[in-house]
Amino acid sequence: IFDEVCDTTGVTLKRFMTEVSLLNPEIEELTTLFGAIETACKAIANLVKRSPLPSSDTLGLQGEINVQGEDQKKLDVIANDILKRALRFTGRLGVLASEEEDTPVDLMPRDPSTKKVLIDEGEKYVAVFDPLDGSSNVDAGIPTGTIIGIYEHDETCKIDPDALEEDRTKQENLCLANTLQPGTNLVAAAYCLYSSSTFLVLTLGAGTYGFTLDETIGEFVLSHPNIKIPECSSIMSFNEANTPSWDRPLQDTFAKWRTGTGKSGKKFSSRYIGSMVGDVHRTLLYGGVFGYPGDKKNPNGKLRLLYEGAPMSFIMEQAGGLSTTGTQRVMEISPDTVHQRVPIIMGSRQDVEEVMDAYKNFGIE
Ligand code: P6P
Repeated sequence: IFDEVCDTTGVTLKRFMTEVSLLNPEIEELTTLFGAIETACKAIANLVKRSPLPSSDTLGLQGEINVQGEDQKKLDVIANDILKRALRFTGRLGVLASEEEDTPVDLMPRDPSTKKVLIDEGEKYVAVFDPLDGSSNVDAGIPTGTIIGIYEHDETCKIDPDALEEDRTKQENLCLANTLQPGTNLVAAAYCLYSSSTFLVLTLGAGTYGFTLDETIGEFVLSHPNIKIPECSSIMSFNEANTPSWDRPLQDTFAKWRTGTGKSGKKFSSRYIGSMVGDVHRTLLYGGVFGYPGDKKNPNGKLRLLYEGAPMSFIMEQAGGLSTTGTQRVMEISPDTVHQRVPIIMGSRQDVEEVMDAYKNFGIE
């Protein structure tokens, strides 16, 4: 929509959101949220860039273990705080879930004395995010990223401030459970890539748009309007050390891609940096298939559905790509728990379809 009606040269993210919301008043509230997101991403970009400096003191471990059982990096915690604070003060968020938080964080505005939720009839959103995905790569200067998904707050989620304590707790738990929505409910998704440049790529459900941070003016400028991933490619982006424990359909497809005997007849090359946002961004722009499939040890793979798989799948699909577990569309999976993992194979339509056909032909539905 946007690039059909607007001149796309020198468009900042702020102007993009303003013009899109003029065309789509129902998403006007998202303008506020994306203002907070871009500010947080600029702050995180700066921290990541400066972290190796002796004066920065943001390298290394926080000394805590997060709910993933992973060593929390100082930067993980700082990036999480930056995002939570930025989003909280928009006044548009009811609840958020983060890779760095054990459970969803309730952002409902509360009366400081009674702790009762101040029911705000204003628009409420739910944010889910991985504040610094691939953070273990920062010390080596390898690209990292922030991944964000935005859901509407479930209208059935109402907290009666005068309800009995027990009932109000149940209502609040239901509201916190609002984070557990399938990707098809997403109203927006974005990632910020901290690499040779700082990129912010987003979708509002009508195409995928890429912005590059112009540090001379401190603004994200539209650089990739209406990204469309190449229909087919010859790049595979997986941790191929795990090939022996993958499903047979995937092993067979990879064997064909390696020898140029697959659907496209092309011999594939391998590109994998072990940092999802960087691998997905290259896949979006150059084409290819990125994935972290399940294997015998981890049948659901390694990546998280709620704040990695679903938002990245939304962005990929809006760019004309596909995102599947091998047998199911990732965006259609309803999370049972905040941190559940999901097998992911996403990218160029023709190549992902080749994997899906292999699963079907193998009789795995
Ligand atoms: P492996 C980074 O730790 C991450 O969560 C993703 O960003 C990345 O795609 C994946 O794990 C890499 O995992 O097992 O290949 O190192």
